[in-house]
Amino acid sequence: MGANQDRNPRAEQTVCPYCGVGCTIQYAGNGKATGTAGPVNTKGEICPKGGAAYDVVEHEDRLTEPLVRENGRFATAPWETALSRVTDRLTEIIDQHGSDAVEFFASSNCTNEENYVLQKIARMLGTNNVDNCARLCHSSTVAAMSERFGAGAMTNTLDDLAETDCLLVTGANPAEQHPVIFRSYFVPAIRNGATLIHIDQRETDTTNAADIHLDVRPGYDIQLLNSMAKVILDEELVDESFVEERTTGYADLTAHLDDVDIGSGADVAGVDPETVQEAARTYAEADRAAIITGMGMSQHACGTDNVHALLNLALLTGNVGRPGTGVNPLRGQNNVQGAGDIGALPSVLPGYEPVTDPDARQRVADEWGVEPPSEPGLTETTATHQFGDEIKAAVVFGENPAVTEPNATSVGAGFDELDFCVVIDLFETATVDHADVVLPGSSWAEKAGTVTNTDRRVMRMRPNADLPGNARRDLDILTDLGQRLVDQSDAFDYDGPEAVFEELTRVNPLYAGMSYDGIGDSFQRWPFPADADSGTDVLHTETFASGEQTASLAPVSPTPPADAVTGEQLVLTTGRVLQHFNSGALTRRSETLMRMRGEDVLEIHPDDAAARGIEDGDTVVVESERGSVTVSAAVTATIRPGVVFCTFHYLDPLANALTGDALDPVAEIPEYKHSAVEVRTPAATTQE
Ligand SMILES: Nc1nc2c(c(=O)[nH]1)N[C@H]1C(S)=C(S)[C@@H](COP(=O)(O)OP(=O)(O)OC[C@H]3O[C@@H](n4cnc5c(=O)[nH]c(N)nc54)[C@H](O)[C@@H]3O)O[C@H]1N2
Ligand SMILES: Nc1nc2c(c(=O)[nH]1)N[C@H]1C(S)=C(S)[C@@H](COP(=O)(O)OP(=O)(O)OC[C@H]3O[C@@H](n4cnc5c(=O)[nH]c(N)nc54)[C@H](O)[C@@H]3O)O[C@H]1N2
Ligand code: SF4
Ligand SMILES: [Mo]
Repeated sequence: MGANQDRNPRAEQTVCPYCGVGCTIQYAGNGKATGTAGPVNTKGEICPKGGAAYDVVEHEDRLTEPLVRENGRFATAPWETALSRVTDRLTEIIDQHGSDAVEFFASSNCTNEENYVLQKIARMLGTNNVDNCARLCHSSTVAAMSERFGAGAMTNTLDDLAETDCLLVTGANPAEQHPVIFRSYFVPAIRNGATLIHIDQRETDTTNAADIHLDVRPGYDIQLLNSMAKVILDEELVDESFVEERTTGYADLTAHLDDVDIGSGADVAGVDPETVQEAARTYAEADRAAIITGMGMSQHACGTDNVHALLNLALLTGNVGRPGTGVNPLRGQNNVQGAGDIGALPSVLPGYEPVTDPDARQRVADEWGVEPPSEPGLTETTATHQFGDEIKAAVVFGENPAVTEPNATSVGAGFDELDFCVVIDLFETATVDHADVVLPGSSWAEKAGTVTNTDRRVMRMRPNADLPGNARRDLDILTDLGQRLVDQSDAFDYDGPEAVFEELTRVNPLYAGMSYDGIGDSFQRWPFPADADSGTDVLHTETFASGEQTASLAPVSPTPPADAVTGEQLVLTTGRVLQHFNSGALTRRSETLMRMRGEDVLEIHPDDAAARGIEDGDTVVVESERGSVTVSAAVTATIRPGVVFCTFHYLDPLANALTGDALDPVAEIPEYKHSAVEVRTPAATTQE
């Protein structure tokens, strides 16, 4: 039996498997998906990825049988054989090295119920080594916002952001990465007179809608943001009553900013000081000004500090706790928000309660019968650095770290140092190449459960097709593994996803009171007070989520990027395009999307291209200390001179062969947005 057997496709409202916008889609007949009116896409709007979502469901490459490696090669195996192999090997490794020798990779592409069960397995086995690719994404944003506000999520909702007077979008390209938010919420706000300030060293589709563009040097946002804060002080644009009532640390911040010179700050950041002044005035003078922040801020070794500098602007101007304001990280995958909410993170339990808090551990123990460990576990980035050393085994669920972690060559070699690796996926990904056992899971169209979108809305997924071949539902695979691995096996004896959700609403205070019936075809938003129908819209209104009335202002000093640029080197920054998604595991398999956009290219400025004898479409070699890739050049004046940009959606070139090991010291997020590289034609390489 293959993936193309009759799968009984049917139209049931569910959530798009791609980005964190959370559009409602369903099967539309003819092997296609379509948008249908939902909580976010109220008119059924979708982007090309949502329309192509069904292309992967019946794809001939779908994994339909478990695979077990024998003498170096994969052979198909019955489920019993494959699951026993996983249980036996993990048990042996835990007996020999302890449960902290295993790292669990949870999935931001999978449901709350699935991720809840995975982190429960890890913790009941005695380790907090569970993480998800929020680590690679907004972990720095969450770290800064949690410290200052007490919650790391979007402060506001899409609906109230559509009423804003000013959007300050930095390090994000929502026109391509969150297309339905951009078109259905931001563009209408702009049409109604809101000003868009865009901070990005590229001119993207987002910039095309902007009034003010600051093409900051990658890695120098702190100098720019401190200069903006200085303008706000110098020009007396501070919201004094807000600062008085809702903040602490004003004197420290002003003393710190005394040393900031707007001209030299702008100079180091590579932007025009007058445009900095204009941007600061526009943001501070707006009645309601909202910050939208993305990977250009978060994915640096100074990512947490970047966001601290950004939070100062919102606090100085009183743009927190009201509709149309706030600080809003646009979240990545369809359930990256939920994967964190339900505790698939090494230092917090469900509901972001620290593992170090005895009361929180006791609450979990009351439900599970076993207390989770009190020491924070390893992040997935640190774990990959310890593969073969402290970490002997990996359980990888719906993530493709061999492609998406930085310094991919070294990560690939690390995987081969493991004693055991099991992957649960839909396709034979590059990570599967390193696995000992592969378990075929369920795609978006074959699962029920809930996901939490970028503006904290919990929504339901419903099956649109039967499973292919002998693939199993992800939740069934995980509960089966839990039953086999953990002594208290009835801890994983659930009667379907709704029973898991009921348990997690008891363990996660943010979701307390939610239910499948209550969500229905609509949503419930966290935090979910008992007296509300749909949850809390704007956070931090009277008090911050920390419970305090005030949040601190924070003096932030710049630190130089870890990968210093010397001589003729250029700065490589990496990111995304509209038609492809992350490692490309799904989108590369859609003929429609491949026809729209067929390869990764390197954007390079005409001056940098001319200096290297490169013409548009030429094949070029890009080399960093870690490795070298060959890619075709797109010569374009839309990128800042001195900077090149490459997407990471393809295996060839493997963009992460170039990126480095530097991590933000607080959040352990990689520096994907600043690598020192040489760029040359292959001929120039041969001559050397
Ligand atoms: N089409 C599509 N949509 C997606 C995804 C996808 O792969 N494809 N992935 C999803 C995921 S997981 C995520 S996390 C989001 C990410 O969504 P975004 O944050 O929008 O994604 P990126 O393209 O990584 O980075 C955004 C911008 O940051 C800029 N940038 C780079 N370095 C700097 C810097 O130092 N400072 C500033 N100010 N800007 C900088 C880049 O030029 C780029 O335009 O998208 C989600 N949506
Ligand atoms: N150079 C560079 N690297 C980056 C980034 C960057 O900007 N630049 N961005 C980083 C960011 S923000 C992120 S979030 C990560 C993303 O990193 P990953 O999460 O590793 O990337 P994805 O391609 O989303 O991987 C999802 C995997 O899950 C599988 N999958 C999808 N749906 C399901 C399902 O329902 N069930 C199961 N079992 N499997 C499923 C897919 O086949 C795929 O193998 O990449 C990071 N890497
Ligand atoms: S905007 Fe995001 S959630 Fe909506 S259809 Fe596109 S990829 Fe899917
Ligand atoms: Mo992400």
